[in-house]
Amino acid sequence: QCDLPQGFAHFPLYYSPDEQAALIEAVKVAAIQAPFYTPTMPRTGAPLSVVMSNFGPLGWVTDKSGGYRYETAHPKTGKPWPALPKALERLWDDVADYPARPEATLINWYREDRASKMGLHIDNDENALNAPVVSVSLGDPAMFRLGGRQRGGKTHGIKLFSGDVVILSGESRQCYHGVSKVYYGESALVPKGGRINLTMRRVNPVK
Ligand code: MD3
Ligand code: FE
Repeated sequence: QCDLPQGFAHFPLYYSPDEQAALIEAVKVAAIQAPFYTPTMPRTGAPLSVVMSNFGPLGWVTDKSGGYRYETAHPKTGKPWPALPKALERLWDDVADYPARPEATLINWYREDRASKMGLHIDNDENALNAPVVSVSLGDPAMFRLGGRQRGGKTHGIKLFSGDVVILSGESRQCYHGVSKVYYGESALVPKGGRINLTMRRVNPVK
């Protein structure tokens, strides 16, 4: 495909089915300590359709009064987020080409019963915009849309399957993106169904 922004890389089926199952198990264990919760939009308090949790020292959260931000504790339990699983540390070390580990790994669960999607947006809450974002897709396939730096331009559609890894660095890191459709019911990997996306992020610049 031509014309994709510089810095976008897609590794289809990076993970084997066994490795995907192990990652889902790690998410299940994490969700005991840090249950999926419904994030809400700043000011309006409108719920997002995805439910979220995080791994690592920092977690991305949003609510009506506090807005988009990174926090060291779960918004409902007040407990720290669970540690990033070793397998995901390894993935970052293998693909990120960045001299420090990610601080935050956002777990987005697209639930069939909520018909979860994600509108076009830019990730702007990190202070280390020269670090890549590394994403892992698990469960049902999804149509990922990647546009440009301006809202309203044309977007590319890339279908992401369970086990795929996507890396956003360079220009692509600052592009509009979202999830326009999830092909619910195609995979049995996620308990209760749907799609889980993990995005590893560096929040603070190194030194
Ligand atoms: C492109 N998640 O959590 S992952 C998000 O599938 C998010 O859950 C989507 O957008 C999902 O913010 C897409 C791929 C991704 C992640 C971060 C990006 C693409 C990105 C940051 C900048 C540009
Ligand atoms: Fe995003």
